Amino acid sequence: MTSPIHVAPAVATALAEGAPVVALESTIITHGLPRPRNLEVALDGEARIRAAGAVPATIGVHRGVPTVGLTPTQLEELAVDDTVMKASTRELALAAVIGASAGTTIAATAFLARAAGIDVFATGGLGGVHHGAATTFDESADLVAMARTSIVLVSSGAKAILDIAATLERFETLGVPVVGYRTDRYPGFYVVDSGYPVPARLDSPAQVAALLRTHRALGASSGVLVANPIPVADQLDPAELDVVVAQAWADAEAAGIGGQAATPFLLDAIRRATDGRSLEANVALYRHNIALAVEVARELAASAP
Ligand code: PSU
Ligand code: MN
Repeated sequence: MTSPIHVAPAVATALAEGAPVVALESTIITHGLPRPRNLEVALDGEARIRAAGAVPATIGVHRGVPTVGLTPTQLEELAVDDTVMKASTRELALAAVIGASAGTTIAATAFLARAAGIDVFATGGLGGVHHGAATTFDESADLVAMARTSIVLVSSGAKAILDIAATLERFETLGVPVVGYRTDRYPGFYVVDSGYPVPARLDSPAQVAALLRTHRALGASSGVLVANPIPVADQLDPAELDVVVAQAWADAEAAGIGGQAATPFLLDAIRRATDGRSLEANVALYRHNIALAVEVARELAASAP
């Protein structure tokens, strides 16, 4: 069987030429951000990557085809589709078999990006261990995917709704390096500091590029997590966020929300409780991560063997 993955011509050319490429996920578009902001943010993210001299590759499943480099028309179709799936790695083949469109999570996006030969991926907030996971077993497939996928992922930490201490423990167990970018604190998605220290710190895109190269040269197969805090001016009030997150959890429990629906439900509850300020913070940190990912991709491209 030939590969079911479609790589857009512009992305394939850039990779063949050794030009910098940055992967972007699509669950943030299909399930993370409200319409019409979702499409605007997606297209703006791509434009920022191009303006900085790299090639964007937004990844998703379009009508059954796992696609690395969705066109603007395909992106728009996914952004307004009420029936669009949320695909982690395990749903990719299923979506292909039934011909469905899907937003790909960090796990599935990293998987497809790596299959196409992309080294750098920018997102907002990473999935992780949910509160109560000791009994529900709800931890994001993003964790295991990062343990298996050799890619640099730039995020602003794990999403604020998660059990951060447990998430950091799991990354340690899974052998995934976690580095703070110009910070000693693990970022808290909407806020600069999650309340936990970061295991290590790097201060330049060149160091991040060297970390991935060295990790690979050692024969290590995991990805590398770069935790890039939201700019201070854009963060939410940490005390307010604690209250809002606790309420969102109580609401989710009362409504019996679990499984794949948990993350979208919680993010939406926080957005409503903050009058949309969490959305602005999410967009700001996403742009900030894209900018750093481009710099890392340029370093990797410049230092390619
Ligand atoms: N971060 C955001 N918005 C999102 C997500 C992350 O700012 O929508 C998505 C990512 O695609 C991530 C997924 O992979 O949520 C995790 O979902 P779950 O917890 O069900 O694995
Ligand atoms: Mn889950």
